[in-house]
Amino acid sequence: MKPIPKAALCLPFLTAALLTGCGTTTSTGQPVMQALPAGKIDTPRLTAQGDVRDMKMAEISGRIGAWAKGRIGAWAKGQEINATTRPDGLPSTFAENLPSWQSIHLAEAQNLAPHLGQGVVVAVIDTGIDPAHPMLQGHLSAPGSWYDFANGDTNPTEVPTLSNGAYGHGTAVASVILQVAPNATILPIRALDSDGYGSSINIAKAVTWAILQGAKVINISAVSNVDTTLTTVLNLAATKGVYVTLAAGNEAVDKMPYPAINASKSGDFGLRAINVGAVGGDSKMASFSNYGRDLEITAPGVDLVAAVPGGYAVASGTSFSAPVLAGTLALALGERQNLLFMGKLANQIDLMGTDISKLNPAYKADTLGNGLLNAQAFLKSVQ
Ligand SMILES: [Ca+2]
Ligand SMILES: [Ca+2]
Repeated sequence: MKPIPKAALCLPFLTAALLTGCGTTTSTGQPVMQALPAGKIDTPRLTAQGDVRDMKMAEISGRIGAWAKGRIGAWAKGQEINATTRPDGLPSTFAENLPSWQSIHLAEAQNLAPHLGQGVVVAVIDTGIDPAHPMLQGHLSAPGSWYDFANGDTNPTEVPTLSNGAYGHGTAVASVILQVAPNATILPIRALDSDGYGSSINIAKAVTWAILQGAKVINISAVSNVDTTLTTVLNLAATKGVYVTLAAGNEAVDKMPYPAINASKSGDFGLRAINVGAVGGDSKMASFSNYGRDLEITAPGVDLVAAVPGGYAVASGTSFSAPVLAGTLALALGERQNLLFMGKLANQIDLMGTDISKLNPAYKADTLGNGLLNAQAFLKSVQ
């Protein structure tokens, strides 16, 4: 394995206090993380390099595990959904997803944002992508900007392995962003393996990389125990003017996991970041979605048709709700914004949510955040 390039470790704004490996990178490029407190999340597992793998993609947690259980495996079962890029070259959406998109008034929002996210770089920090997928063709950043922190190379292509629990996750996330903001540019950064796990230090490196490559939005559909390095780097993203969308997790509990919890706190990161729970196309809370007083907003994340390597599949999880917000932010960032909302778009998108408490009587009203994303109302409010 190649060492992580010095550029990724020794950045002007990334001090040695953040990454102790700076300048003294080992041959694996993997600073060793401390062990996790026991019992908080899945048992930490060790990689061949010996680092603790304490980050996991959001939907492996708990009872959904959509990918692992094969619900998302449509392509694997030979039931590939026929879809491709539109004749105009823009990524297609799918009839199956229309109820979800209608629930957030996406078509009206896209009419208000005719650039459709043009020129806005959205970083997908995930399991990588399928760079040959027709839905992603022409919508990826220049290959020189890509990176794979999971394997320490410059190619973030998703890697099939024996377990394959999350193979396709990042491709699906990217395709959801493009269904919302078809002209946005996806910056693929691989930091999770195809089993959905990775070290939070690699996520932190990926965030730093995304900032350097000019990302305006960063999507992280993963959860972990608290990691102070990652917190510092996420706060740095906020001070650099980057928005961050975070999955609320799929444990069906009245609590936000880390790092989603930080998005609801006060301060610059809270203004710049938003955590996202999942609803179905009927605006009812997904049974797996986390909720609670620290949840900020919800977005469609049940049975969304999405691209996966070599085809298409149906994806469920808050992992796929967060990129709906990333795409919506890209729509706004592709247009002229009212200066009143400069730097506050994530906060504003939260404020413009639609109340869904009546549709979800089993949930206390104050546990559903500001309800469901209303992309139209948001776009209108910031112009
Ligand atoms: Ca690679
Ligand atoms: Ca927030």
